Amino acid sequence: MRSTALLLDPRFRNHHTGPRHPERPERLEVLDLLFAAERYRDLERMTPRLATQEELRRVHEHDHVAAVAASADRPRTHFDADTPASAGSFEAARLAAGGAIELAQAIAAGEVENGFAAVRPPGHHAEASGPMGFCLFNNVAVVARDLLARGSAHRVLIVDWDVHHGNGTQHSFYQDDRVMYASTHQYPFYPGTGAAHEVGKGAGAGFTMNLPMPAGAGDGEYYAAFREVLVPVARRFDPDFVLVSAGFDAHRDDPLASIELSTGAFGHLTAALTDVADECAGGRILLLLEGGYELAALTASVDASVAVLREPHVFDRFEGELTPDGQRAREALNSSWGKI
Ligand code: TFG
Ligand code: ZN
Repeated sequence: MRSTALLLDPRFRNHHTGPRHPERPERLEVLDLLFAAERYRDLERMTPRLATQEELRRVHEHDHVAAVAASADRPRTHFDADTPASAGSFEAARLAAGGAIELAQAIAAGEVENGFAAVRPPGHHAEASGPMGFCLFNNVAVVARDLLARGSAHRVLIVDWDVHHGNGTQHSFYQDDRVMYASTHQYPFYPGTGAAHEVGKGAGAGFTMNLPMPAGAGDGEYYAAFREVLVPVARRFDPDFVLVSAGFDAHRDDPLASIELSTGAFGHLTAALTDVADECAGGRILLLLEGGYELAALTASVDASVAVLREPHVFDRFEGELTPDGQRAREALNSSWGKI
């Protein structure tokens, strides 16, 4: 059993998004119940700290941070049609980013082997210039910048399996060869970015990898994408830290999208990435929650992922033959990748 740390805090629930908004506090209440289970009694728990202005400013412009800070003085702010904030949102967003930094530091220092950050608001759509798509600060980008700034890592792999493309994260590192951004996502879909031809620019050319998936894609397509493309390319990059934008909205029961992953698939995807982390990064891997809106599917999928973090051998390790579904997906993938 590995030592896995969990970041979860009741103050994340003080980010109120309003009635009928899918990104709601109950998402973390169900995870709180999951981690109260007997089998999680010996999981390390971390209490988050606030991210500092300096840490946030490594990713976000001054006016962006100031605008989110100002939202704390009002009951309700709308950064865009989908991105509301309440009086508690600034604190929650700073705890999400700061807590994730702390957890990454604990992993880098060898205090724990890996971790899961059950945070909200999510982060991967937030740009340098402002909040977007339910996201206030880009948690995963802030952590990657922090690891590089402290010299805790020199090459960071960010894998984003949320069903939506992480435009903000991609843009943060588009010209940077120290951070590889690799994303699977439904495409075309919200937010519109993430075409396969978006591969990075300048020094960062080849360090952005988009694996767009058509509506209806499922476990076979994802396994093929990970096994045939993402994992081999990630190994060659040879990261010394692996961060995962772990959204669970590609689950077949999720109401926001049309990807058909099973619950177990999240265990397999986690296992594929713990393999990369074990081989390249001394096992250092941190999962950060992004989306996932069907509460039972979210709970079960997080359970599968954390089970693999703690005991990677509970799932297959991408050995053996692909299923017929997976073989068809591999052929489709090879033909689309042959075109670029
Ligand atoms: C549905 C009802 C009320 C408000 C918004 C809404 C909605 C459904 N699907 C979307 C896609 N929207 C609004 C626009 N949009 C988004 O902003 C996101 S971001 C949906 C899921 C997002 C995410 C994140 F950021 F939360 F992690 O990637 O899962
Ligand atoms: Zn999403």
